[in-house]
Amino acid sequence: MANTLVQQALLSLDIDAARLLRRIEELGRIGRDPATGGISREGFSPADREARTYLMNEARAAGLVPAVDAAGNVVIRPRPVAHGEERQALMMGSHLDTVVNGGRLDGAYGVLAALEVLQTFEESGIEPRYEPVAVAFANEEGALFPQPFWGSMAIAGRLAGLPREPADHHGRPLREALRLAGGDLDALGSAGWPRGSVAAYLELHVEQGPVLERSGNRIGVVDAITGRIVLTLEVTGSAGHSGTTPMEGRRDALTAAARVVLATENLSRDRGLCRVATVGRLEAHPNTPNTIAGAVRMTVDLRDTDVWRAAAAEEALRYALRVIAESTGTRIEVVAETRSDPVSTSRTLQRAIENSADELGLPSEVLSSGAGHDAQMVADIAPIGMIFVPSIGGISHVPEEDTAAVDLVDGARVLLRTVLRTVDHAE
Ligand code: HGY
Ligand code: MN
Ligand code: MN
Repeated sequence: MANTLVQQALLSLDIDAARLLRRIEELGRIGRDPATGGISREGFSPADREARTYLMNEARAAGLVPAVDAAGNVVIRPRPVAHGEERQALMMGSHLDTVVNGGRLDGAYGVLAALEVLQTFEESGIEPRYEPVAVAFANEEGALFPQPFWGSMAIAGRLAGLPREPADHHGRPLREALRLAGGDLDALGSAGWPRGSVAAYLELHVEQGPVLERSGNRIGVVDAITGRIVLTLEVTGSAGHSGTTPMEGRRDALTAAARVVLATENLSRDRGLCRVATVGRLEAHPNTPNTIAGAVRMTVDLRDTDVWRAAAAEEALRYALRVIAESTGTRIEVVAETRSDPVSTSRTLQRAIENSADELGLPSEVLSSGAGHDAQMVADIAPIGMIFVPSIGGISHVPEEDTAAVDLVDGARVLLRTVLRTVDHAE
């Protein structure tokens, strides 16, 4: 650890709580539906671009240097770095994009806390051994364009896992939307950070579940992030007149899809094959009251922190799809799939987070994340640590998502302290 004077200066460092809370409120107005209070900033949508512009303006006003990489990630550094003079980075961040009609904290909180930590360092004049870097990863949710974790996959160099010519769920190509956000589909490789260039990655996030609220602990020290398999299915039957087509012999894509929905729930609820299983998106075509659906496009989301359980659940699902297709006379195809493996966080960073919480008198507990996070992609190139703060009512991805202001501030304080510890102890 640095000498005593610097050590005292470091430990007296604190974030500017009012500035962090102001930015959370300001950012929470972008993409907000006044009727529901929900936030819709789907990745690469105009509202998402407006949020990036807000972040970059705040970074510039703080004397920091934001830039957009080819994947559309916003990367904020203390000052320009000449090529070849890069120090190892201590990366922090999360995402600005949201689900449809979601909350104002999922992702945004971690990005603004990372900005706050960079600005606190900048104002203190202290130069940590590693370069503190804040990142807003592009399209973490995949709410409009596939695929989830787009930006963090690019930073981790996982380009093989990205669709060649991605299009949104309405078939609109990503190329133009990415260009408008400052990215370049033909230069994705330049967004990668080589292994070794990042000493550690820390992500601060709302828990999005009930564990901390129930236990009364203030800080969550994440030990593992769930694996996730998302299959996009195309169910094809025969459209027809709902009044003149006899029930016998129908090839109704919507009733077949309904069986898939229940079979999916059954994998987890009744058979316990994986921790959770969900159909969240279902689009019938032509979706008119008096026409039998000829086609349905839907997603299945399977999760578990054990990769083998998730694999067993997927195999059982694929078998169920064959049986349903057979019995309904429909065709059920898997037309897209995205996978993220479960990852463990760094034990060193877990301890740094625990010690930082202790130092601040904040009771903490170790827990796993049922939500996926960009951290699980960055884990390819660096040791990762995740810090949770309590979610009121344990809810998220809904307008009511909320966290007490004192928890938002204390979470950012733990992030700052963990960074201070990490600059001398990263693996
Ligand atoms: O779906 C998730 O787990 C995260 O919110 N992207
Ligand atoms: Mn989310
Ligand atoms: Mn998130």
